[in-house]
Amino acid sequence: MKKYFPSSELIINEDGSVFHLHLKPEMLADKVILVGDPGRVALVASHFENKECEVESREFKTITGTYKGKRITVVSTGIGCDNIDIVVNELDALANIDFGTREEKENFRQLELVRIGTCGGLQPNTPVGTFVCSQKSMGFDGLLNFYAGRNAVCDLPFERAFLNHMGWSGNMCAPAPYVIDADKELIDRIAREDMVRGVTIAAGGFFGPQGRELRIPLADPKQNEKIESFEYKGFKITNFEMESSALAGLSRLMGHKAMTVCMVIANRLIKEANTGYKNTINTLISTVLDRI
Ligand code: R1P
Ligand code: URA
Repeated sequence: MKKYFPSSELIINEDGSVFHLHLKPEMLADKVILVGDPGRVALVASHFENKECEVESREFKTITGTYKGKRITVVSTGIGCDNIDIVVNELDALANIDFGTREEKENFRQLELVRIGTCGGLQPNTPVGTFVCSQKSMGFDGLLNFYAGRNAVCDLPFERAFLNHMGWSGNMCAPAPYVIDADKELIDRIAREDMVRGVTIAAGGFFGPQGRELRIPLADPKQNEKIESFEYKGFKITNFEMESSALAGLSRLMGHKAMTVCMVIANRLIKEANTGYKNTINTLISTVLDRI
């Protein structure tokens, strides 16, 4: 029996496009680049030889085009794992649900999803300007806990070792962090030897959850110190951003290939930041476009 999705679960607009992204199935390429900032979509698409469509809805801006003969879709997600839930589910629906019959398609279509983002570096080997590939992501966001199969795809001993190291209980570990691997083949293809492979915390905020203290004191003043000193089976936490865990987790559960690579724009150890990164992230964009 094929699975059927009523209109309350999969909302399709009157023009046949999916609810938030406003894309129609034929507009989606197999290779997808995700960026947080809608302004970064035009920067990625400026490398394309041709553009076949351009769609904008809320923070979700999409362009599909061709780069060196490869059909690629670039889409902005805005900030946060809650938006990743929307984007990845709608991309998967565009690829794997028949919008006419509202049934799951016979043959699975696998997408290749690469997020190009910015992040904060946490280790001496992640100064401003470093490209960090998230070999593992730790979600502080809790999103994956709502999907069946979470325990089967997550690194449970890593999760326990982290909570133990932090000494967090009660509110500080609710929801419990989940740890998920990126697609190995994709990481090897994109990271090669010139990018740092790390463990990324996808935080549920930019300030407190990443240990930034402005006027309100932190619940755990030693949070970042402990995160920086954590080590498990040779892995250290390298960087903070806000989307990689949900992207890796949902993609794994759905059967897609996914990874995140971010340019470090703030180093939390030596307390420096680069606000002019919009000019330099283009090098990361062209490298990913060549390797995807
Ligand atoms: C915070 O400033 C935003 O920047 C990072 C974080 O993940 C968060 O989305 O990524 P992007 O530059 O892709 O948005
Ligand atoms: N994005 C983040 O989420 N954190 C940083 O420190 C920089 C960019």
